[in-house]
Amino acid sequence: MGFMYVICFSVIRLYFKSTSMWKEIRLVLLGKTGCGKSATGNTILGSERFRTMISGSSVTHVCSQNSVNRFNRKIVIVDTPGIFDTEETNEKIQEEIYKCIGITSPGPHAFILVINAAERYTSEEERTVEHFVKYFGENVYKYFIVLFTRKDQLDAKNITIEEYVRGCPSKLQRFIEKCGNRVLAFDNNLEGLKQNDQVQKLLDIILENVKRHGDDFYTNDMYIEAEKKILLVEEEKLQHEREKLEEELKHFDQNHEQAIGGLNDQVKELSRKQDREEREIEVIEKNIQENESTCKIPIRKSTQRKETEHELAVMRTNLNTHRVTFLERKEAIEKKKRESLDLCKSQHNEREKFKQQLEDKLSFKRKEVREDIRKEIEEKRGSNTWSECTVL
Ligand SMILES: Nc1nc2c(ncn2[C@@H]2O[C@H](COP(=O)(O)OP(=O)(O)OP(=O)(O)O)[C@@H](O)[C@H]2O)c(=O)[nH]1
Ligand SMILES: [Mg+2]
Repeated sequence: MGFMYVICFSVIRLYFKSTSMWKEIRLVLLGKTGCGKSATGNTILGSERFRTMISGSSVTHVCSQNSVNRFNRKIVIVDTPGIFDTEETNEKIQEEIYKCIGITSPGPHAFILVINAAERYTSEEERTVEHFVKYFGENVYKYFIVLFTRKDQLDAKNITIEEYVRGCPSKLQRFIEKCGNRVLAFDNNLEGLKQNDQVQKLLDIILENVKRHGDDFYTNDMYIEAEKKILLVEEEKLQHEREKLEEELKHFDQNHEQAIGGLNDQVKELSRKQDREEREIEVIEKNIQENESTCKIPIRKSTQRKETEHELAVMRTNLNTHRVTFLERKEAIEKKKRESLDLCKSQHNEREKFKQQLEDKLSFKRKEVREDIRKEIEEKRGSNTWSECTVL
């Protein structure tokens, strides 16, 4: 089991490192109702995409997701309702966990625990975290980031986040320590550059932490299981697109094979002629040799000698002509071979470029497909098994 886990994880990790999804950051927002999860999500996204609370009642009832391309990355955020509140039924918790896993598959880069800095940290919040750790295992501590909202209220009292943490109840301080002291504060009312600065700070903390863990995001058996199923759905949805692109590449190859084939045929034809030329040269050279030896035998009649010498002269001229043709053709063959080689090289480069274009198209399509799958998972209601949740 452990061995299979390692293999599956390595394959999935390799796959993600080799695709553009590696540039993606997946985040999960956790915390008590009203602590400011959705507002924090909106700050990260740079726009009001999650509904935030205006009244006193809970706003986010089910997991919802949003994504944005900012800071040279695609940021995917899952906003959770108080899903890990101990009052919720196990069934409901299970259902929302599946969704959260499906959307952030193959694993989030951070779990952001949002805490209201203007309120007392309660034992209910403490139990919520314990509950969550029970589901996801102690390993999640490595990926926890504690984010205090309402920094504006701390600023108004001239309190820095460090000073605030020093004054926190000891159980919260211990928790922060367990999370590697990855803590920061957000004022979700900020806009523009000031808003960007605090998001950049959060991303820096996340990326540094991910780097510390060997460039790996958080994952577990449930995530691996989910990712395997999602990949199957993804592949199925991409099948048609892949076939279309393979067809385009085949067409490209056929056209180019024709051009190369034409040149190679010319080389073959010239080589055949050259072989004939070589044979003729051999015959003439043999004749000349024979005639030269005849010339050496004392020939009685001078007319006979003259005739032989004349024949020899004709043969030598003929031989020269053949040799010139041979050399010229040899050059022509070399030229054609060079042309064919150059064409092969340039076509190879062109093919690589074309293939890259097709791969880019496919990876773009893959991103779209993954986005669709995430939306489908988000909209899914009442599913409590992986098959129901991810086979869409
Ligand atoms: N002043 C101030 N108010 C904030 C800040 N962050 C959030 N709020 C307010 O806190 C209230 C609750 O915020 P939400 O983001 O809706 O809280 P939530 O955690 O998503 O709540 P649920 O969806 O019910 O779980 C809203 O009125 C926000 O405007 C902050 O940094 N400063
Ligand atoms: Mg909310």
